[in-house]
Amino acid sequence: MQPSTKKLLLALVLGVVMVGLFFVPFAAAPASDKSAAEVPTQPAASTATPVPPTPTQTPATTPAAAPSPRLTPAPALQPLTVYTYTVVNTFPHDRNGFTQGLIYLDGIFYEGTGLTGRSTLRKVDVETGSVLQMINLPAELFGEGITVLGNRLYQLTWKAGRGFVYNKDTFEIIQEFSYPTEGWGITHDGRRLIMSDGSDTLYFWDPDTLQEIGRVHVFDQRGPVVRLNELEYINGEVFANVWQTSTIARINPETGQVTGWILLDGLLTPADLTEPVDVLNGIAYDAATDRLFITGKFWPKVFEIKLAPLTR
Ligand SMILES: [Ca+2]
Repeated sequence: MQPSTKKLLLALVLGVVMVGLFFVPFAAAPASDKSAAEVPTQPAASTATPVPPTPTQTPATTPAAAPSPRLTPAPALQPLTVYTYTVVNTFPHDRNGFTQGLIYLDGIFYEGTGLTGRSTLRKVDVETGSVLQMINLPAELFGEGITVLGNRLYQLTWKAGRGFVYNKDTFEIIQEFSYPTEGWGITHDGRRLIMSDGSDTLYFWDPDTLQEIGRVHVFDQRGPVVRLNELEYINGEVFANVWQTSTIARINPETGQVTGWILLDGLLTPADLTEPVDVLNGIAYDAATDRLFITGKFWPKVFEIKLAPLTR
């Protein structure tokens, strides 16, 4: 090949390369223009497509999955019975007794009273209301519920987290203990202490270690039932009067369900309702003769009542 031919070929090759380089940007440009043209449609399509399905799909799947595990194990609620009462007997009660705990045992009442500086533990004659034996709590304490299991009498205090175990006959302190909640009411089912703290919770305690061994939340058809105060375990149920009301809840202690409401309005006559009479608070039960006793803070009387279901 001659040099002139070589130069011609080289010029041709260079020309082709230069023409190629010149056209490449324009060849790429339409592609970028195309994608640029698609930009407005793509986001529109991407927002339109994924967003709406998300909310519609999520509820469509979530409720289908969620309720079934809740509904399946939910036990059928026991029927709820409402009770009124008849008064069988009336006994005198110490008007200075700010009743916080009441039990019947071996022919007498045991009563714990409250208020700071005035709290006591006492034995009371049922028929006369006279105080047979009494000790004062330390002046700084506000006494609360009491119960007797075996030879041991347990007494709670309100906010101090301090409880006492006494010899039920002598009122000698056997043991002092502490607990993390407020103390309101206390009773027992023969093997466990059952206590309330003003919430919707009933706590089960080991009577020897005084440690919690279980709890249930109390509820009825409307939801949690709070302010459970003085307690009494009666034939497999826990009776709890609800603070600042004249009603007693009958509670299944295994499930926490309220199976009955006892309406006790009208126990005190207008003549009884003089200052400083306070709220109903005090449930005691004589299992031997099936007698149910009710009183309240500074009430002048203890009432023995019979329950009567209200017809619906
Ligand atoms: Ca009681």
